[in-house]
Amino acid sequence: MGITDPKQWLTLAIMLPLAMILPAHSDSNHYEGRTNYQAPQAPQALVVDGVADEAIWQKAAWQVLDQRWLGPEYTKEDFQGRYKIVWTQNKIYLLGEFVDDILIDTHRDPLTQYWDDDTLEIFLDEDYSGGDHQYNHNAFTYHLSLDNQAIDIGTDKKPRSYSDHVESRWQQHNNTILWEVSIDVYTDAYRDDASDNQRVSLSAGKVMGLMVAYCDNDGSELRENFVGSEFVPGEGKDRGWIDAGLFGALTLVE
Ligand SMILES: [Ca+2]
Ligand SMILES: [Ca+2]
Ligand SMILES: [Ca+2]
Ligand SMILES: [Ca+2]
Repeated sequence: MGITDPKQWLTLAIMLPLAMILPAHSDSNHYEGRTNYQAPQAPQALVVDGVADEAIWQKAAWQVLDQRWLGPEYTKEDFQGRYKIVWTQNKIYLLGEFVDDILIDTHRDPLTQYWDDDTLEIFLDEDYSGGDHQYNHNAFTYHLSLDNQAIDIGTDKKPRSYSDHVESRWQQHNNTILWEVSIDVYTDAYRDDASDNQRVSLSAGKVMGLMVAYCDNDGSELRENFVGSEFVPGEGKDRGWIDAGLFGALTLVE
């Protein structure tokens, strides 16, 4: 069957290169069963204050943290957690809602054993590439302790503050805390100590890797539980800080 209509030729001419350019959304770099989260676009920047009174939060779905990566069984008075995501061109925003019976920040130095305080961990892989991110910026793991700083490991293999990437505020509401975070998004080209790192401009259709977790300590020397949003197969479930293949897919929608 020949193509006689010039418009069909035009369509073909446009579609063929697109099909070659657009990456097939293969999941070969991710484990099976990842969360697929659709984040709605906010009409304007949100106020990061631990109060979810922006109307856009009503449009976003909750995703639970129910995967026990470390520690014994826990009660729902001890810990419950869930999160939502929305976005603007400039940032993604996370709203976390947590039940935690005792709030603890015993390591006052933000770079010391920060994962053994009550900590909100946000794992972000800008291009959903998966792969190793332990000592590179293929992905970030922002560790937000109760002091609202964001710590991750740098390419020098040492903990460092990435607090300038985030704005973080939490407030207590009855027996829950609401934690609001904005995050600037950077690619894997990010360089520690450089002053010219470019933030990514976000748009609808973009897919990023995302995983959220909470380190719950209620008075022990080490954290008592580590509970995340993604199923981790096999032994050694605390490996999200190394393997971005565990992250779920975060799709930005209009
Ligand atoms: Ca707010
Ligand atoms: Ca607790
Ligand atoms: Ca990446
Ligand atoms: Ca706690």
